Amino acid sequence: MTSRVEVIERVLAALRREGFALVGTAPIATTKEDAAAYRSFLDAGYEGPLKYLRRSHDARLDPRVHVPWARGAFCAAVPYNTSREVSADYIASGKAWVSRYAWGRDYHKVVRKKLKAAASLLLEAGFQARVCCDSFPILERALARRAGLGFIGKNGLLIHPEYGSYLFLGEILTDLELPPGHEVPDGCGGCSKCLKACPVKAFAAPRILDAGKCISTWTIEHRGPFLPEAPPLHGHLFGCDRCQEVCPYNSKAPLSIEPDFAPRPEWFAPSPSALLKLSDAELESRLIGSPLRRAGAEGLRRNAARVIENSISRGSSHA
Ligand code: B12
Ligand code: SF4
Ligand code: SF4
Repeated sequence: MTSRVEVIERVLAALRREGFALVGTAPIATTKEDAAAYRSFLDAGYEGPLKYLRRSHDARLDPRVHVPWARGAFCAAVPYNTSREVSADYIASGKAWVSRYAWGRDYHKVVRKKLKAAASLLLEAGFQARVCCDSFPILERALARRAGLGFIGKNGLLIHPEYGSYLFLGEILTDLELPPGHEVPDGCGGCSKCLKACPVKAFAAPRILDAGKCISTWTIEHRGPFLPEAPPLHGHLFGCDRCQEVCPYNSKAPLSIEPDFAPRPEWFAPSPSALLKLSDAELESRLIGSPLRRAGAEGLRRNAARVIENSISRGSSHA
């Protein structure tokens, strides 16, 4: 019979084989600190138009609302950055910027597939397993921090001292009781580059993002025409990388070796005006298997038009 410790080691080894640079375990229970951070985020209304963050409050704090048997989580992080080029250089030359997390194949599919390969070992050993990446209502960064995968930077992201913050997070929830990892100490110190770099001043304070102001919220998540409170896009077509590009932890972090995350040429610094000229069929075909599909053809055209409009009002030009 396989012991509990052996099962844990096998799952962690399988996750590493699948390409997760960082792996660990954590008990499922949320800490008081995380619960308080989430509560004060909502109390201040910083979820902005992302009302699901309010509706799913109870489940995010306790994953057992949806998965009653969950006791522990295997946490994993895979690097996704494939280039050291930065958005400002391309935006200055009239291009629009697609956040690097969306350059390649949809990470939900890639990460889930990798997690499932490791989760099968738990199922074979007679344990329950459920894989999650992004869309399941849990506090992934808080869980990853408790698993020892990194610290929460002033930009709100989970940062590993060697691997930086360009990391996708994923989890396998299980009925195995699992221990927490070793805490990674806060590494921001006196730095505040990310807070200063945000073009729309979306940080209410270090680690506290007002999602209603963030360019990512409006370009990725918002449906329909922009509302009056939407920020100018500063050249960002889909998502935004500014608060990570300036982070010293990302300047030397190893680049991703995952072929699925390599940029599709059409989404690396595209021309917003050329995008507006594409037919529905052309645009739809470029969205197959891409994270940009979330905004859809309509959302991307809306974003491209606003990038151009904002640049005209700032006196610059967009190609
Ligand atoms: C909603 C959401 C967004 C929203 C709102 C972001 C936000 N700050 O809440 C928007 C659309 C703005 C967004 C943007 C981005 N997102 Co997002 N997003 C999410 C999602 C789905 C939920 C986040 C959530 O619950 N927010 C509510 C707040 C209150 O929770 P939280 O930010 O996780 O913070 C908790 C802990 O970090 C902790 N905490 C915070 N500070 C501190 C400090 C201390 C000392 C302690 C102890 C605890 C603590 O308390 C909080 C509550 O428990 C997660 C996936 C998931 N299920 O978790 C991805 C996720 C956070 N996003 C991710 C990414 C990649 C991005 C972008 C980089 C994408 C882009 N390039 O445009 C940007 C980054 C913006 C930024 N600076 O955060 C990754 C982050 C990976 C990482 N390394 O951290 C995630 C984890 C998805 C994934 N599976 O990989 N996102
Ligand atoms: S993603 Fe962009 S807009 Fe959002 S907080 Fe970071 S720098 Fe600001
Ligand atoms: S830019 Fe500086 S303050 Fe911001 S997350 Fe990185 S190290 Fe921390």
